[in-house]
Amino acid sequence: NAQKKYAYPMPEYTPTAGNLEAREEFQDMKFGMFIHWGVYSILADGEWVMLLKKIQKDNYSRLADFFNPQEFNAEEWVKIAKDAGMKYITITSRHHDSFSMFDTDASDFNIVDATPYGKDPLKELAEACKKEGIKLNFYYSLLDWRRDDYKDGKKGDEEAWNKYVGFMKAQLTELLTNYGEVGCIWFDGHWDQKEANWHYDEIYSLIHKLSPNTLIANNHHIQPIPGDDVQTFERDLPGENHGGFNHGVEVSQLPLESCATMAGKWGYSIYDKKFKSTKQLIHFLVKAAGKNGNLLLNVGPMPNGKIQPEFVDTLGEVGEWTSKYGESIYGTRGNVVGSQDWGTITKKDKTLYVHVLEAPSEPYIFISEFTEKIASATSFDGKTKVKFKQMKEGTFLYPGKDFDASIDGIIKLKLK
Ligand code: FHN
Repeated sequence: NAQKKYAYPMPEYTPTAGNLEAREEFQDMKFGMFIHWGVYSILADGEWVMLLKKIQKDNYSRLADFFNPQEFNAEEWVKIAKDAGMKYITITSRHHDSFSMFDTDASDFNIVDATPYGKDPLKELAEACKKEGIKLNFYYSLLDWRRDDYKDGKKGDEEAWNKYVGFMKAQLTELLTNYGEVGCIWFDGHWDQKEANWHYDEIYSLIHKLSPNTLIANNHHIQPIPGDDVQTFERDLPGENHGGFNHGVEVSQLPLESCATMAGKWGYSIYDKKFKSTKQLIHFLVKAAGKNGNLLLNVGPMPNGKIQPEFVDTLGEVGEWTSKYGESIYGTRGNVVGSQDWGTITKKDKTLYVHVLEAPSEPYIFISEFTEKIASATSFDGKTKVKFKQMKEGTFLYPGKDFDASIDGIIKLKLK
């Protein structure tokens, strides 16, 4: 009994047929753009700057007075995402600093009412996404650093807590009714109060009722709870825990999504210089697909509304790769074989894509424990035959001496 494990009521949830279909579609998309954008971007030191630099609430409010992203152009963002091969966008509608990046009646601390900009960028983004066939998802913080009802509720004031939950429900209703179809609500911040009653029974049920096909992801860093539609892995591949966020978390049967940054922080930072290379990002995408997961890759736009040039350039290069080799990623599923030293495998129907991510030191690649009968093996373009040998311990592939695995050497296998 799922309810028994939890101290608080959890949603009673049976996904609709439409929701199950949306999960498949989500898995087919494989690659999305995460966007962390808010008033914090003005200080150019990441999205945690308010807390880390101990900025007083009133002082922080003043950032809104001059948040005026005149160069924001939703269509440009969508184009950058689309050209990179990304199929969906997940944007922060409200982060931990409580600033709402959308038109909301539930709080004055929002981009329309509190800034000289005075417009709703999420509205523009929703329109641009719809036009270009990109799915739009909203990140929504459970945790709030500014609101008294959150703070008092955290200390045990039940009335305050109920007020806070009511506030979240009002905002979620706005997000799900004013922006057209929403692919996913992506919660974050549960980990701030692991034992709290977040009223998921009410919040999740509200979402599933208002929009049954909208998926719920909750970056809670624990095993999925009843009502989740997607399992997230922050800064890690599914099932891994190098970043320390996914301690003890096991891979579930839900659609999986890894999220990662292109440098260090999620929000724009002028100090972030450790840019991940195009190759590293492609490898992350391919490895995630091999583990049956999506990659949600983050950009933190600048306060003027532009995505920083370093990211745009790298995403352009990633896009060159996805436009050539996307067939080996989109619509595929993973977990064909366990971990292999050389790379991973993705699968679509009777076709397997063997992704060789490390140039082999031997003239062959050995796929351990893979014994399904192969009908043919070729290069990715199908033009060159690849020799193979199958035995009970696994399969040998001999890609030949011109095989290029400098980024991802792909061998295509057709199964019998
Ligand atoms: O604290 C946040 C952080 O700012 C960022 O939004 C990431 C994205 O996965 N999630 C939280 C840390 O778990």
